[in-house]
Amino acid sequence: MSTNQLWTIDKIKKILNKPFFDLLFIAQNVHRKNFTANKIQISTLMSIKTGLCPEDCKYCAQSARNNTGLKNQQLVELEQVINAAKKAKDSGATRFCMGAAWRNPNDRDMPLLEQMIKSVKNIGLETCMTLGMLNEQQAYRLAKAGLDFYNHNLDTSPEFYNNITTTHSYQDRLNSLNVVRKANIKICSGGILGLGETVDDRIHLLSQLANLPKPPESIPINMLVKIKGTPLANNNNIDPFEFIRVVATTRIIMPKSYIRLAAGREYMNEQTQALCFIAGANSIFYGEKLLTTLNPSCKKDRLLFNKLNITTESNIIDAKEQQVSNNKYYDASIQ
Ligand code: SAM
Ligand code: DTB
Ligand code: SF4
Repeated sequence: MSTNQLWTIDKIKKILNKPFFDLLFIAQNVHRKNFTANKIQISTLMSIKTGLCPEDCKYCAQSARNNTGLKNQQLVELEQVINAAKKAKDSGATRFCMGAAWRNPNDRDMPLLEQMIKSVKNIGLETCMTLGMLNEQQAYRLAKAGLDFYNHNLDTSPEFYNNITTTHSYQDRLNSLNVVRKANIKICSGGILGLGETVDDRIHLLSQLANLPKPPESIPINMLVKIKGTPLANNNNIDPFEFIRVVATTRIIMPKSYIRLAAGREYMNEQTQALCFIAGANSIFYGEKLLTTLNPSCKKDRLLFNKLNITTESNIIDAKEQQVSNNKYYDASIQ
């Protein structure tokens, strides 16, 4: 972390606690200065190795310690990744994120992971992987294969982290982010809200992210998906306005980062999602599934984009919508 903290806890707290409309107004202004208004980036996720993770993250369906009835799957074959990436590209995604339920990748898997990166890039998509902790050599190998982003979330504050995960430390997470940065791979790192953390924990998480030597290029903000069989299955729901406040504060203190409205959209109504976009979120996961849980259907998301006049970076979705409205017009004209 930089010694000269640009974003002190106090400064962040003052922003987060502003009157709600002032907060949104400032965040939307910052957003418009740094990004094209009404445009979002879409990423598609694929689980390339599912379940039986040795780590004990209390929210996660894939930890071997949690009895979630999940169907486990070994590292998938290259062809499955290529097929899923082609489908994602056709549906309008510009980034393909591959996730593995590992503490860290094993060196024997590196050649296949490198092939996956090269193949997905060949299809014309940005690549992202999330494979757990990385050492320097692994980060350099992934970078050399062409990996654009590495996702490794800090998830919550350093103070609360040990209540959520005990098999690795906050410092381990920071070390991996450091090797990713050194290998010149862009960082995707954010957190989860709804773990039982306090508002101060959220502020401390944001301060960690904003005070990294360079803020993450991409910041996923997940809302806890409560999974039966995990210790957090009965947590209280987070108030949508509190969630939106965190999105807006993230936008203000990290003006140039993409902010992804990540897990939990399936449980948010359209109005909450729209307020998150006003607050500065400009990226989502698109596709019926996240890693093991459901995401809104593509049809539902397309309808929402249409209602909000949102366009996407690839424009493929927008072209599809155009086609739908042309068809509607045609249908109407022949009646
Ligand atoms: N094993 C790797 C790791 O821990 O970095 C990669 C996969 S892990 C599933 C990626 C991220 O997904 C976690 O850091 C967490 O932020 C998010 N996540 C996992 N389960 C979640 C849940 N039930 N609700 C919300 N977010 C979740
Ligand atoms: C991130 O921040 N969220 C994604 C991605 N990075 C890998 C994962 C969400 C997982 C939600 C629970 C599940 O589907 O298992
Ligand atoms: Fe889940 Fe990743 Fe934790 Fe493993 S390390 S339990 S996959 S969040």
